[in-house]
Amino acid sequence: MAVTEKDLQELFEKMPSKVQKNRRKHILIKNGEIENPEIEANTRTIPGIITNRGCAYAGCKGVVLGPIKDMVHITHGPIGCAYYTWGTRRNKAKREDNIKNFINYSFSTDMQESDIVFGGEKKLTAMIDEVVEILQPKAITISATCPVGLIGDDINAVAREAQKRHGIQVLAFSCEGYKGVSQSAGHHIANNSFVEHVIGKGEQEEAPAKFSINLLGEYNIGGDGWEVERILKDIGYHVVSVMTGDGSWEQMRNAHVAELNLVQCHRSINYIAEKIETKYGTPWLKVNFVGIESTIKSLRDMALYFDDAELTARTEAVIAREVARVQPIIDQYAKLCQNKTAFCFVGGSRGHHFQGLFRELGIETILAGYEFAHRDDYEGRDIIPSIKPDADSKNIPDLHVEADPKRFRLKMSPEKLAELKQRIPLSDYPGMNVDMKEGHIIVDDLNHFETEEFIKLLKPDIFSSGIKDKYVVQKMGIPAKQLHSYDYSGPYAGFNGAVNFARDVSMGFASPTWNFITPPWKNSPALSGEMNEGGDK
Ligand code: CFM
Repeated sequence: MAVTEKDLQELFEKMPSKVQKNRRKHILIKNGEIENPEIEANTRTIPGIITNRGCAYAGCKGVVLGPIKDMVHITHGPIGCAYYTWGTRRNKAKREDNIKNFINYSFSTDMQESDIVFGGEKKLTAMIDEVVEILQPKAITISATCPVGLIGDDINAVAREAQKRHGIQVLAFSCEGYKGVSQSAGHHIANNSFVEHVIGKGEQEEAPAKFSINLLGEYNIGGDGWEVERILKDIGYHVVSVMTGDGSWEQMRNAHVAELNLVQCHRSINYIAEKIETKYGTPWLKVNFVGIESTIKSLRDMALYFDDAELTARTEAVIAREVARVQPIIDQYAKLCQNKTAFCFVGGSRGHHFQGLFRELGIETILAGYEFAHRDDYEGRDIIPSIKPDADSKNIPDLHVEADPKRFRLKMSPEKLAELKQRIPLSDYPGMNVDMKEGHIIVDDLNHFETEEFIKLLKPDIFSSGIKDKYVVQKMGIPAKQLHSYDYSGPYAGFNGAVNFARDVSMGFASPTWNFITPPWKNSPALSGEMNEGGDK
């Protein structure tokens, strides 16, 4: 069932007029007649609306820094911030020879009222000393939470002193929760610091093996990164570093030697990809390892980039072997999924990435969107020059980099690169909107009111989002599959991931549970009324 402008109008009419005016710009019906319509994104959520977004600290410490296993990540703030970014994202990591893994720990200065009044710098200093004494990490990060910025603790000065005292790298991140309109600001803050202080600081001058790549924007949720690495290594690639799932400070320092950067999640890491290209000459390729077709396309694009007969043959052999192995299993599960519909609303990339996997199972995504992506994640990178920076985006300093005089290397002739850009998405991401079908809905920063309204209107068979909305949806009698942490499952990337996803989703459909649930609105009518904006009724 397609939504019409009239349906949308009725939905908007239930909102106060100011909210209506704002939300209209964040919701589109895909209409092929209008070429690439503009959507509003990366702007403030209206206070009082229940959004699914996180904060800048979540994006910096929780998303980008947290998965790096050999650094100790200290949260300077009250205990809640550290507690809620401890383990719930399910970014996995294992210990390797000479690389420690601190990922199961949560480090917090546990600020109390007295620290807020008298300052928390001493406490932070003492904590760094304790961490060094007990764990001897090679590097430490300090992430600021809201009160730290409000009281003015100078975490940069504390970090500088600690670095001198202990002789290890100590990086401070001013990623107070309020630094941006969402976690996206935190990604940017983390990316800038890594480009400036970590990447390219290692000793290696040349790649240690042929076909060396970095995998960017892969966070190993539920083991996704491990599945991708399994496939890449099988084909013959050498993975220099992963940013940042199961990643390490040690490996990131030598990321400059790779011949190609793969970008899985464009939103969270495109800044690093761009800056590495400018500084070290490494092109970046947009890949998507979610879904069989997308995985195959990504592998073939990589083979085109390296242009090596043996690598291409091996790519095709691995693809043929894997497809022959997994497709018959997926086909069985797909029988339970035919002609179903899905909502796919995730953070800044998965709202797009999972649509192909759903389609392969026979499920059409009729509503999709992102919590905090920017316009380019919807409309494609071509529109970047037309994005007007606002006060919130200006909050994060843009890092200026230049070609490194010693380590910049052209990976191929500019002519060949230009020719390749015509064929594969090098330095390019066309965004989600092009892949949406006619009449389907694109929503930015979907809120809980809209979630319920769209569910009533479109009656999807499955809802994919996160922990903040899944239980409401399940109470409505609709299976919900979290696409942030994958609930307790995964990996969902690559060939094995597609099998897991097919199994989990079809299990959701096959469960008799849903027949025992009567949607609450069937028993008692939802509250109804009209907006009183004038205050005179
Ligand atoms: Fe990138 Fe992510 Fe995502 Fe993201 Fe996230 Fe995540 Fe996400 Mo949750 S980095 S933008 S900030 S793919 S934690 S692993 S699932 S919202 S769509």
